[in-house]
Amino acid sequence: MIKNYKDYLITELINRKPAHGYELLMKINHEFEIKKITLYKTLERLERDNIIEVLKVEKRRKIYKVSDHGKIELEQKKNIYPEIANRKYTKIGSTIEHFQEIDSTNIYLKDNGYDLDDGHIVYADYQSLGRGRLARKWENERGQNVSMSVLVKPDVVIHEVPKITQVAAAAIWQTLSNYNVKAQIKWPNDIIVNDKKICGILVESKLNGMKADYVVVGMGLNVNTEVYPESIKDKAISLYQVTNEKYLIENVISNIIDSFELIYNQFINGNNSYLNICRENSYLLGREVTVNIDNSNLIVTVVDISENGQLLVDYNGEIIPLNISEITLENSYKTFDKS
Ligand code: BT5
Repeated sequence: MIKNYKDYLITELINRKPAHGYELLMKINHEFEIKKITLYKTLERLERDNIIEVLKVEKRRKIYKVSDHGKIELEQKKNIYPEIANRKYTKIGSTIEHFQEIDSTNIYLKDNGYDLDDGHIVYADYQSLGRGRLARKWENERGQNVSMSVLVKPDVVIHEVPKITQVAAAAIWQTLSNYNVKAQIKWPNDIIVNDKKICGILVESKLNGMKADYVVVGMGLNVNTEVYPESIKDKAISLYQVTNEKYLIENVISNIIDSFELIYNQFINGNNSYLNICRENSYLLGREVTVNIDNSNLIVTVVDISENGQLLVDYNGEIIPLNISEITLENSYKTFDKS
């Protein structure tokens, strides 16, 4: 059954006679609850993208039919990504692109963010230039892992952008939890299982004055990998290595989208459920760590994560908020054993 209301709309138009917006709204509302304005905006977008076209205008109402391009798109989506095409329609993942190979899904969305819709997702079987923070390399074995980025256009100011890293971390934590894997979140952007990194998150934004025009949320999750490059072999782990099961990458992506959508939408609506997840499952809270601030190494104790997504640390009784750009955690996988 098609659950995605955009695809439902297209199949309605393919299977039945051309229809105008109000008729479609009546039909769709038997299956989905959507607002009139949402439907009309979707129709406009489908028309702009040449998925549907106006057959004629009757009594100032546009009668739509599916274009040939639209028919091909729906067929391709059903054949190639059944799991993804069948998702219930919402903004996150309402448009999805897949590349067999790309330089980096983050670079792609950063370059094209203005032209793509809020919620657009890109994933790739292989990234030739997968990146971490500070131009570090992100390793990815071809076809074995999730390498995906989500484009979001929230109404946030600069200092709120780090919150979105925490939203994504909470979403990955939730996804792993749905696979019965108990993960921990190592602020700001690592997801850890059994003291090893299973996932890294890279959030980048296009700033315009004090505001972000858009934000790119990159997520790399090790899924089926068994062997890693020398540089990370002692600190990386995959879902397979935890559960002893292999997974269909598209299924995992679909689950990440579901969790991300839920937690992100809560965040947008002022519900900070992500913060509770990050605090309750923090790898760092209560631990003594070494941080590098302005080229000096300081030993501090992690006390909390702030509402703005900063790490709050205690340095000789003074609480200091740390931003992602200000610190590197030294020997993070070993130093923390002190606690
Ligand atoms: C990160 O940076 O952890 C962010 C990684 C984000 C990757 C996604 S994939 C989709 C999207 N497109 C991109 O180009 N990037 C995003 P950072 O905290 O700087 O950690 C990087 C470090 O993690 C490296 O220096 C390695 O030590 C380690 N590392 C690299 N590949 C890894 C892997 N597959 N598993 C575990 N650790 C890895």
